[in-house]
Amino acid sequence: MALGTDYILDALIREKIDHLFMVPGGLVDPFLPALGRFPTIKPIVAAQEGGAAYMADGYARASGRFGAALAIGGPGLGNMVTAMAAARTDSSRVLIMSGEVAVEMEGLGAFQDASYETFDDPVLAAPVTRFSTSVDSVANLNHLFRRALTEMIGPPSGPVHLSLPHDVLTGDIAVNHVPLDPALFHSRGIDADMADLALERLRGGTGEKPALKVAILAGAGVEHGGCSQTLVKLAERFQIPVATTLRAKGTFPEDHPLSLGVFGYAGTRHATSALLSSDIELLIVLGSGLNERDTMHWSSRLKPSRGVISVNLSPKAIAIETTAGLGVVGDCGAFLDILAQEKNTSAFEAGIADRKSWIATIRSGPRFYDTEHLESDMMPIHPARVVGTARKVLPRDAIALVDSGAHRAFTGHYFDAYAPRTYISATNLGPMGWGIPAAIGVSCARPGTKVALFTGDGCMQMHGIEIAVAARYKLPVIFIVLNNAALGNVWLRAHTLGPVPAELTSIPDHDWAGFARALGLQAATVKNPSDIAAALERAVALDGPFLIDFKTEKNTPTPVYDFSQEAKRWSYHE
Ligand SMILES: Cc1ncc(C[n+]2csc(CCOP(=O)(O)OP(=O)(O)O)c2C)c(N)n1
Ligand SMILES: [Mg+2]
Repeated sequence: MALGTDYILDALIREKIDHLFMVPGGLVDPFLPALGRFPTIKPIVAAQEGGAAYMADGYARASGRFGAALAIGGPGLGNMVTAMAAARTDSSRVLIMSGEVAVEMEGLGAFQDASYETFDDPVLAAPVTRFSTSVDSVANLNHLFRRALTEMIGPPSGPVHLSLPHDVLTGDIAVNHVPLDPALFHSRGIDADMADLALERLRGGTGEKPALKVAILAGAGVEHGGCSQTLVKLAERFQIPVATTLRAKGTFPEDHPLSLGVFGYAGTRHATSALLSSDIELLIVLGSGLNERDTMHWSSRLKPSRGVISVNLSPKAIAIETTAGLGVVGDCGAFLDILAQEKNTSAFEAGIADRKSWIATIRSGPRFYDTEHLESDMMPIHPARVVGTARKVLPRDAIALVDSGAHRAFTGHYFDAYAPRTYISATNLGPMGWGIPAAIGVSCARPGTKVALFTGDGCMQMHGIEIAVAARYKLPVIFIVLNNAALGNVWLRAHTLGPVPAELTSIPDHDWAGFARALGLQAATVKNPSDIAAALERAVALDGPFLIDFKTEKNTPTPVYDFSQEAKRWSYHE
């Protein structure tokens, strides 16, 4: 017999989860002594529940497993709503657990009763998760816990929520959780008939040549499927150029001779010129939902003559965008294996020479916009200079996280990533401040790896207090604050509209280094571009958290020129 709390902590350990991100409170009190009984799971106490949920999200993205967060119901769960929504839109596997009053107390006016009578926690979390329920009895804990994990795995994967009444936490349970088969976390299945039909476009019909100018766009499905290495090998064997979405940056090494870099928002000139060229014949999209940013605002110029093959675990993602006959339901790794089968290789071989010269032409032009900004001596500092220097100073295997704001565009454009899960960002919902706690979760999942977060001063105002958690647990996270004294991305639009919009999108120039020191971190302020590298080197050398307050210029246009242009065209081509 075990208590409900002990069943849950034991179950997490059986699933190889070694951190629990939490904020204590009366409704989850039984977990406090229980955590003392399970020292293999390390509790990390966040400042705020939203921070705890973002930490679990970061842990999930870096580990490839899932993250777990615990809070009281009612106000605690309420604080987690945006975090659950961000995890849902990015298909991140997060288990949210919240406490609830005992079942027999529901609706009687107990303090913080968030059962169906008031807030109704399970209903509150339902639209922002894949599954949300209250465990109505300890007798149901085993199967509902398992059900939550299976819903979390998907497809589509995403966050789930369990509301745990007090009597369930303190009740007795006789069974243990049986861990899920790890193979379920990475589905390897594929509809081979759909793949074969779609690949007719590669091979060509009777009397038709194979498609020669073929490119690949790698999305998050390559990361989920763990098939980056297979992709690199296939691209090398057949000389296929590969772009990634911003979400999947790093799934194809960006210093590889076949890399086109990111396509879409903040993407490279190479990716734009290849994928929007008038002579591309076939684009193979691996695991992208093809959203606005990943399609260059649904560009009308993204029109390979033989179409776009779209591979996705989710039939829904295919149905939204893909022409009949070109969608393939399945795992990206399994699809790459099919591509390498003999019946497709002669088609690929036929195009090698054409693709080599195509790639050479594309890559003979500059990759980035405004490369001179990488060396800019301007003061306040140009954000591109910080990003470019950070790439040189950070170790190759460092994990970068990027928050929401103009700094997302600068980092997306100028920061190269070389491996999957080394460039992590909430690209769909984009909640400001997500990166600060998420970086802490990443650091917990990947001890020994340098983690660097690019964030803004506006983001710091939202979740900056969580840096105290990095100090408390001595986590070596480098917080790079691109402090332009503005809600920069909005300011860029707003200041042209007059003094009131400009004032509303400005922020006082806060001393973020002083803030960090007050919370127990080491920190530096950098005003002069010539001091950027030394500050970053100091941060890398330290075995603990470090914050650098870079005083940057707000009036620097973001490198999203292609994207903005396509967005403008879209408005009148309908
Ligand atoms: C929670 C949330 N609120 C508002 C926004 C809208 N928004 C996007 S970027 C931005 C400004 C970000 O400011 P800062 O963190 O300083 O970054 P900068 O743009 O200056 O680089 C705002 C307000 C958002 N993405 N998320
Ligand atoms: Mg700012």
